[in-house]
Amino acid sequence: MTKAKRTIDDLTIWDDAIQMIRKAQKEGVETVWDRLEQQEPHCPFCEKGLTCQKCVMGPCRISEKKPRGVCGADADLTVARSFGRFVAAGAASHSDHGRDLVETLHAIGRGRTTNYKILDEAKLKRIADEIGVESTGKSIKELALAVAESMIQDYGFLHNNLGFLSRVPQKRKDLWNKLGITPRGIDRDIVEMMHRTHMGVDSDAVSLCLHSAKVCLGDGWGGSMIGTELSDIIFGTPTPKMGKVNLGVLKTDQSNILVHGHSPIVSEMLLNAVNDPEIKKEVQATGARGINMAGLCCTGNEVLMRKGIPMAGNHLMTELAIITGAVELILVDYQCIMPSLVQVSDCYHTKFVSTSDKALFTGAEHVEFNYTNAGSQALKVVRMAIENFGRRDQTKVEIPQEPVELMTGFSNEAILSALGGTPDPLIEALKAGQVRGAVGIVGCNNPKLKHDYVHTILARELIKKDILILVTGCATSAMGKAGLMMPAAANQAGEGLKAVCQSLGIPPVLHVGSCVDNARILHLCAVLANTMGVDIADLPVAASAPEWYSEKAAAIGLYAVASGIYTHLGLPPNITGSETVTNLALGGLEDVVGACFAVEPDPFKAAELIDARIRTKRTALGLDA
Ligand code: XCC
Ligand code: SF4
Repeated sequence: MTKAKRTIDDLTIWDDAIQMIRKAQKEGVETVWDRLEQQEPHCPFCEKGLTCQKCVMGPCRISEKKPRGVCGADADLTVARSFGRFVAAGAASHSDHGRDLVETLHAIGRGRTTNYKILDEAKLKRIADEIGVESTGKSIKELALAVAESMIQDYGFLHNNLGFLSRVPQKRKDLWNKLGITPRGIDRDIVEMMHRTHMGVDSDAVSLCLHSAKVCLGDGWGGSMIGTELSDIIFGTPTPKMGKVNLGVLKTDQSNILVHGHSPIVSEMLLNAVNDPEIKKEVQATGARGINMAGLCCTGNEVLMRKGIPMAGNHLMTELAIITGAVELILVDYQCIMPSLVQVSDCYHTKFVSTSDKALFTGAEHVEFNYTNAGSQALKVVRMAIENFGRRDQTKVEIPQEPVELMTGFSNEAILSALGGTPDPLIEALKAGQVRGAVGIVGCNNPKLKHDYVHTILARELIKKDILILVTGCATSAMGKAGLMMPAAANQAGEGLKAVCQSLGIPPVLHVGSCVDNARILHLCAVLANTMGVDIADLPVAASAPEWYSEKAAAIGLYAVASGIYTHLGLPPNITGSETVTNLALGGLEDVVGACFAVEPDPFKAAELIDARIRTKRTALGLDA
């Protein structure tokens, strides 16, 4: 069966995107949707997870006629092994990003960097306390060093324990211990997954799935949590502030610089450089009215949350941002940076600059950033952008519509302080049913789905049912563009949620950050569970990654489920070739960890599923008669 060709209106819900896709077609620039069409139909074996390339006796394809690979692996094992490696790559990505923050903190502690310092000393002390590092008698630098050294051990196998497990409710910890899935060391468990999935090691699908859960817990309560907390300590803990989103944040009369990727280590330095008084003088001389910095994807979320830097868009907007013809320079760190951006940049005057030695892009200019040179490298990059303004072809520039306003900056600290310092008012609102529950809507875009359609409908349906939304990652741009991140959106919520939002002056969709910041949601759930004396699985909460695409998103989904949070996915991972693994994911895990996955591409149906889940949890807690 061949699918009907999609029209532009089938690709995205946004006017700014439609306008840029049209411009791309007119100018002959290839986009992600063109390449998806070229790739379709996808290999059905791969889609079901039934291919294996783990050795050269193969590659093997498992089917009914040929049920075992050359080594004897069946469908269950083939799927479990490849899913194990899939989530291990996701956990590795978040955790290696976290490691960069640990290294930076370590350098601060050692006095080896003048580029980075501790911005939130109080948080450093709080975190030290939580992970069992003594702070009395230590200077801030000494404490930074001690915290960094403890976290370095979280990656290894000396501790056999993660510092942030202190946050996990006791019931959950007991369950993990019983199942043998308490993460021991972030790197250790990831490497063990690579070992287990070599031919002839772990050859039991269920055992592999349990280890997958362990690896992902090491991401959520380890690598990602470290990334989030150290970013706050070094660059400041987010507080509520206003921001803007969509391609309208680009300026016709200024030199536009986009930051893209995930780590704030590069983008925060760029921001300093943009604000440098010397630079401001230099830009005047070029005819540009100034330098305009805007974000994409998670780097964008990081600087939006902390500094209110405008957000140009999410994953599927990255090519389109360059297609405006108004971008002087795009500065990238790592993850989710489509290699195609180099080719799209080449169609315009845009300079594509990579910064991390672990993320080189063929055809790009590389300006390596590290903790000793970041300040001067950032100045160099800004000067490249200033100089490039003169090469802009104004006849090719087309910037769609005005940006939409949004409210951002809802770290847990900010949420708790809005509540008067304790989670009690939120718990009271939950008990009273004013807020019936909370759902984290997280994750990416995927060109297989209509861009941001599932995100926005799902959020609207849930807030109508008095369910509070916490948003991270690429889902954020969707909510922002839909106006759901403004306090006025409370009018679209049910009566209970509306009243709560109005009394606090907050939107019904709270921005809690980037993808690593899903760790904030885990932490908040733990705080609620601990205060109420229950397990996370007992809370009326859920998660959803409606338009996910990445290995990282799968890791997030699995750590959410293994932490006891029911998780909706808009499309399935490549596991459907195994009944054992699929049944485990969609139901069996409920009996094991108290939560499971649900797959549903229709946002209306997904909202019903999530609502039903929240209803069940409320009833079990005795909150709904
Ligand atoms: Fe990447 Fe984090 Fe996904 Fe966006 S949301 S496409 S992972 S940038 Ni995490
Ligand atoms: Fe085939 Fe087994 Fe080798 Fe995989 S590990 S390629 S199933 S022989």
